[in-house]
Amino acid sequence: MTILRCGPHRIDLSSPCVMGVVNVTADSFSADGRPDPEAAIAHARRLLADGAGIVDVGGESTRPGAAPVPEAIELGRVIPVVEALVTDGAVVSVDTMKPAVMRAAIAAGASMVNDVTALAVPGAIEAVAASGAAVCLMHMQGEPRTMQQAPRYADVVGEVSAFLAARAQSCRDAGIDADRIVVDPGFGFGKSVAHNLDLLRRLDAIVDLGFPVLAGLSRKSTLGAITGRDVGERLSASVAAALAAALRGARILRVHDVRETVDALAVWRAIDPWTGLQLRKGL
Ligand code: 7PJ
Repeated sequence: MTILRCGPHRIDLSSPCVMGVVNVTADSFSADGRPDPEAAIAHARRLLADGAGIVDVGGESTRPGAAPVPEAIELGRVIPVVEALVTDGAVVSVDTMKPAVMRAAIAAGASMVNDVTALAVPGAIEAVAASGAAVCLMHMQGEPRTMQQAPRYADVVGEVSAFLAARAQSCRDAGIDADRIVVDPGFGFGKSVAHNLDLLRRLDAIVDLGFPVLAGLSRKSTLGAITGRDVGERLSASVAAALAAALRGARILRVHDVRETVDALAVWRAIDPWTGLQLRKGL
């Protein structure tokens, strides 16, 4: 059995867990470009009712080309949402790269930190180490503003796994136990369509690092490139990609469309209850 320790929670990952995306940003839940925490809370509650095991709350977009958000603005967006969902008893992850936001969200009851920079900002490792929160370490080449301009690798699978192994070791050296660490190849973060497909095909190399793997493919542009569909029409593609990742050993699926992904996983589990366990070698 694989148990992820997140603050007071223990998440059993012997079967994949769905993480629902809750963006409190100018491009989601906003009227006139102003994010609306109340709408984000209502949306998160719907995702939890649909079967999300974790909700991932973010106040700064990391989409390709996105601009940074000042700390005070990010705190004002994220903390009220974290507080409300923690009061509901939910497992809340905070999607941020800023140590101050990590600390405030953890103080408000967040039990996981999801950082697309893998705790690169000075003070971030310490913020997580000082808490009982879990952490998702993600690989990114470059920074959101420019990362899709010319992603380049000699060996994408080797480089991403070596990076994640090194970051996990730095976390362990700082006192973060292995059962609080999740790793993520970072689909779409400084990667071409071919890089993303290589990483998905060879997800076993990331699984072999020995930490639960999170996969985030939901609505991403690689799915648009494959299907020719706009972002609002990528539901089927997203469910297919999530299931493909789960079949290759991903244990947390970060998705916008929770209900549909939960249903797809339920069908897979009913057909093939042992597949997940067989793929979890080494964990
Ligand atoms: C990811 C993420 C992902 C993790 C985003 C989007 C872009 N965090 N945050 N993994 N993607 N850990 O959802 O399209 O893939 S934001």
